[in-house]
Amino acid sequence: MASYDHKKIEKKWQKEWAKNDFAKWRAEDFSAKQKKYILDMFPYPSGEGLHVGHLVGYVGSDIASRYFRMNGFNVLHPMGWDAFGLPAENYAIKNKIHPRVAVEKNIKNFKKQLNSIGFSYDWSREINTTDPDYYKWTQWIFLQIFKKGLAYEAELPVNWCVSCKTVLANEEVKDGVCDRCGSAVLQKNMRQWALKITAYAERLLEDLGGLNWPEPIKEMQRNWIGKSEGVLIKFQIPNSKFQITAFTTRPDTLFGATYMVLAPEHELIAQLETRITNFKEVKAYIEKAKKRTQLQRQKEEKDKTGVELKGIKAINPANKEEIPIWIADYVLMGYGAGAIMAVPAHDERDFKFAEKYKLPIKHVIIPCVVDHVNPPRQEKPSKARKNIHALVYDPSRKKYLIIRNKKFGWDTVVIGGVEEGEGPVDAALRELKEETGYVDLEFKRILGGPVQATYFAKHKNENRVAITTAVYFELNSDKRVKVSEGGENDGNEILWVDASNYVPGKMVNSELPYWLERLSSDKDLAYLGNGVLINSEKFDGTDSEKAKWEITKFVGGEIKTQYRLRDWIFSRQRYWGEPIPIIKCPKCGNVAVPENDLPVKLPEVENYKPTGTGESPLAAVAEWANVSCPRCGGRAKRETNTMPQWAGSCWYYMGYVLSGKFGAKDEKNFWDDKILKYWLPVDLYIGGVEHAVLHLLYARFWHKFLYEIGVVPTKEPFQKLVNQGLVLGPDWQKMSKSRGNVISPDEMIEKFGADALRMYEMFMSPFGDQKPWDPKGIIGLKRFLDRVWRFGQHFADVDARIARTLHKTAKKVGEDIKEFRFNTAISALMILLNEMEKVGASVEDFSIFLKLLAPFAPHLTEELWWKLGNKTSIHLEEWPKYDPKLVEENTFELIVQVNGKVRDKFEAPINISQAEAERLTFARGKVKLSLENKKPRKVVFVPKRLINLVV
Ligand code: ANZ
Ligand code: ZN
Repeated sequence: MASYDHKKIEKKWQKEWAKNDFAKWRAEDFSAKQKKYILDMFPYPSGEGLHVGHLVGYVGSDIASRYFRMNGFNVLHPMGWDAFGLPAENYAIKNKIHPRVAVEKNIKNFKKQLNSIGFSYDWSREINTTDPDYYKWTQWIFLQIFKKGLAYEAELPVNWCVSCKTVLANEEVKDGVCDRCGSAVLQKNMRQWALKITAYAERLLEDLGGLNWPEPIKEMQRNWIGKSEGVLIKFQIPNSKFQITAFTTRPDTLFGATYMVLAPEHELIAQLETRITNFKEVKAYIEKAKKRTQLQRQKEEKDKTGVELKGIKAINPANKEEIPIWIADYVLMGYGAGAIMAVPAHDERDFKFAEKYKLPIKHVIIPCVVDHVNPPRQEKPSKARKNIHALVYDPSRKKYLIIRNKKFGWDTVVIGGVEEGEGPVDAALRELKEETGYVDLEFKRILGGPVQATYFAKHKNENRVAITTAVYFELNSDKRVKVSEGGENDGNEILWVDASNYVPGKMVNSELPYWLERLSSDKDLAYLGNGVLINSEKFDGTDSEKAKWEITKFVGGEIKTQYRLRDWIFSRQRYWGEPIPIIKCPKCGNVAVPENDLPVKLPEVENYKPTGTGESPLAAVAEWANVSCPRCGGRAKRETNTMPQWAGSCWYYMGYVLSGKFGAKDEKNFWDDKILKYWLPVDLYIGGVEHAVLHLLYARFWHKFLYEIGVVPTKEPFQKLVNQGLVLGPDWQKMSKSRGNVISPDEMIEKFGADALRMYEMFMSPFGDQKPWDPKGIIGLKRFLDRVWRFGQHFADVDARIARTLHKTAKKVGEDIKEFRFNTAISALMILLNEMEKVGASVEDFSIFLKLLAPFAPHLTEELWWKLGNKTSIHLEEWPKYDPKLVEENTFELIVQVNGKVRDKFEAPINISQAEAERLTFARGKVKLSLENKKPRKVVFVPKRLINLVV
């Protein structure tokens, strides 16, 4: 099988396209054509180069860009480099070269790789976040944020990686260790810059609604922002002027608050030192808690720890009961009020804590069930009742006790009322004795909190609203007393049933399965749902949703909206980042660098390794750091921290748009209103799910800020977002150098060609799916391209009537590209090639085929296109139009059944009549054979589907 010389062809066209700095792919500001901004998440130019996983998104966006260009759009499809930050810096340190030098070298390599795949980037707009002309504007944006009071300095607890010797964002800490190096992460207080992203929490949440993004990404942002509507409630500490304020989303559970918990960092602890009798123990606990990160504290679910503050109490404002106060590190200082009212009956964390420290658990919300077998009847009187359900298990029989009532035809567990002054266990024992005679029972547990059941009690001819507690016993022996006859027990039969195959007959409330489910969890759990209130004085019986606001009012609570989102810690103690353009003056404090003095360039230093003291290496460069204060002229020092990794990528999509404006003297000339208005927002943004919260949230935040100060014309930067799926190694593991399962595109291009690589990347699976690299898979695509090549060499120009398939394919490929369904588009092209190979094609038809294939395999199609005698690039051709009439199906496959079994099928006109279908069917040999000369009794005809002959 002859294959085409991919190396020669691909080199040839890449050289041709690169002419005039890739002029072909250039986007034009203010073109009259409709604009389409198609953006890739730009890469960190790492030393390792690109691997095939990076390319999925880039291939997809390139196909889309080529498609839209052919459809007459003015496409902006740029590329650049996110080159500040830890990866570049760590690489540089490891290889002992200056990060700038390393980055330059890596960029060269990346660019070479990207061009060897035939991407149609507008390289005239290339940007690099480490270029002073670029980061001048990153610094400028920071200054605007600073001037609006949204950048501030504070002593903040930060995650400190002992090995990277730097501060990590929460997002960079995974499972308590540094995401980058795997070392331990400590909690440390340090002077930090922070940006008030929290001021934008509501807008960031609200505006997600209008974005055409994958729902899971939106959901991740929503969770990250974590809005919750709750209430601040004050608890008095008796005989003191102090109150504890707790934030709760469940004020309806206030009567069930049996203790309080303060975060270990809570300021009240120090203020109450003299009253706390075990202060030494408390102090030791606080010290221990400091060493753990927020994430560890939230995660370590199992073993919650805490210490009671002995000597003081708090008053529950609802029922005036005195309750103990604890400190525990599962309560975080940075959230809500840093203190909680603990409701163990209805909160899992509190429940576990209360179990461990033997604190009281008081149920105040109970679930409501309405019996569907005997629903309440409107005309009947209603009676409230407290009752028990006694669940009895006999370990020797391995069966449960059931009462079958013959008169009403139902099964129940033993049910009975609780009398005045009686506890649920006593009531259950009494009922068991009265109804079954069993007396040798061992009480095991109460099955969770009570349940409210509403039903019609036939035997009493009234509705019941029963608050039911389930009590679980085991039978010790069959010892029984005599059961009184007549009355209630009349017609009762006692049964022992097997839980696994017991089919509840007409069981009231289906309660056995319900209680068995509760029994199956070996412990009682908190009830988290809604319901009605009990043990809540005048609020008993109130619906819990309603009780939220009534109880808030009752105790004077203050409604508060809380977000989980934290301010963005915006400094790193490292060299390779944008200098923060602030001058610290002993007299004037933090002073903005005058905008005329931007950019504040990174100085050349001897040593760019982290100092490990927490100070940036820049602090050691005296001639750079010592300056005079722009405000008072006195001696001052530059801020020596640098910006975090994410800064440069917060506005890079505008960097491409404004690339002609770099070097502009002032912001009026740089932030060109008209150009921004023309290009924004990004129409299509392609990248990985790993950026769901960080980059995408930070960029949205900056964009919204710039919108507010009138710099950008839209509220949101990225209108439509598409995620590519992760490519795993051939071993189904994440590709990584250490595993040795990284597939390099260079090798694939060498062996099979860029076109085959592009097509395989798209053919592997649906675009967004995770997929392993199959080394054999790419061969199939290379063969397909070889066939295209051979077909293009010597096809007879025949009018072969493939019009129908051709037009269908044109429609499908176009629609699929728009929806990023590249794999099915390729399948359709394969089907079309099959047909052309069978029946031939005209030059015109083959040209259409090439155009449809062009976005996928740009090199081969260009070569064949020119071979046909064309004198301009196929990629500037118009996308083939299809004829809607030809695309319509006008035949279908008629299925022939005899007695319901498929016996034959054939093509039939779409609007065939029953008479005509019968005539054609009876004429067929196979049908005659199956009928064995019998005449069908009946014929069933389903238009557009089947005909069934019944004999
Ligand atoms: C009482 C209560 C009863 C609660 C109940 C829940 C269920 P979200 O929805 O995440 O905002 N909480 C408040 N501040 C806290 C802090 N600083 N650290 C740890 N937990 C804190 O959760 C709000 C709930 O989380 C609050 O409502 C509080 O527990 C707890 F049946 O108060 B709740
Ligand atoms: Zn000053």
